[in-house]
Amino acid sequence: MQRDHDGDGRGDVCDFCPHLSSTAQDADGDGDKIGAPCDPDDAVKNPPAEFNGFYDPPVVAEWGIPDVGSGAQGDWTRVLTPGNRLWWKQGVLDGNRHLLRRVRATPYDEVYVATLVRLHQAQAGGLRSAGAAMGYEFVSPDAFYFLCGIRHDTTTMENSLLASAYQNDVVDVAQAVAWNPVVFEKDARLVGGTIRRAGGGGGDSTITCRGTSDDPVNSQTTMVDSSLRPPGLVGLRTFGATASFDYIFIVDKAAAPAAVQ
Ligand SMILES: [Ca+2]
Ligand SMILES: [Ca+2]
Repeated sequence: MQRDHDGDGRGDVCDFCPHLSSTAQDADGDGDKIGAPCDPDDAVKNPPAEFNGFYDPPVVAEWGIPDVGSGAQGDWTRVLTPGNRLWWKQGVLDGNRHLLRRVRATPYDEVYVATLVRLHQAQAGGLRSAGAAMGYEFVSPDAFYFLCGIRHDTTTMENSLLASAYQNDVVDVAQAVAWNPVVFEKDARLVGGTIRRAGGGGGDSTITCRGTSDDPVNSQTTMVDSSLRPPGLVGLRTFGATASFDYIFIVDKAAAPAAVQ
């Protein structure tokens, strides 16, 4: 019996979009087994997508902590909520970064990442966030990463959907759009992407982030250009907040053509 994360009757392994319950996923223009609704480019064959429904606790060999500033493996546990939903929860509430990185030999050049995140609590002190880290690289002593995430400001109580680039945990550049007034214990579906704008080491990148929610209903997209280094590895990241993640879906855009700006 296969797991069926989205409950649409098609097992994850055979599901062209295992995180989207929809018959529309049967559309697959390029025949790469990534359905049109979750394919970053349905006219270009991508390498096989990676899906993890977080049915098991994070395994060190597959998901690791990349550096001393990213917390500890034990910060991430598996939790079960009503409806048999399994999550990976980052449960340590402090003012720091907690980042669980997918282990992979080859960094992504460009990547598409979908995840579902639920914020639980935010530590007082300002901007707190959670989402998908894209392009995470640790070049001692610095951590560089991009984020598609949900942000809560503990001072103004305002929330945003965020596309951002960080050096360590300082925002290098970011674009944010208003998000739901109520963000805690609400599902936010995030789709993040990176685009390399100029090849070569340290080349410019574009970071995109699309968010949707049902309660309250919201749909927003934001993007920003960064002069920081191009994409690397993917991870789940919280900063100053506790949060749970329901799944991750990753498509390597290596086979896609250069983006048109
Ligand atoms: Ca399914
Ligand atoms: Ca496809």
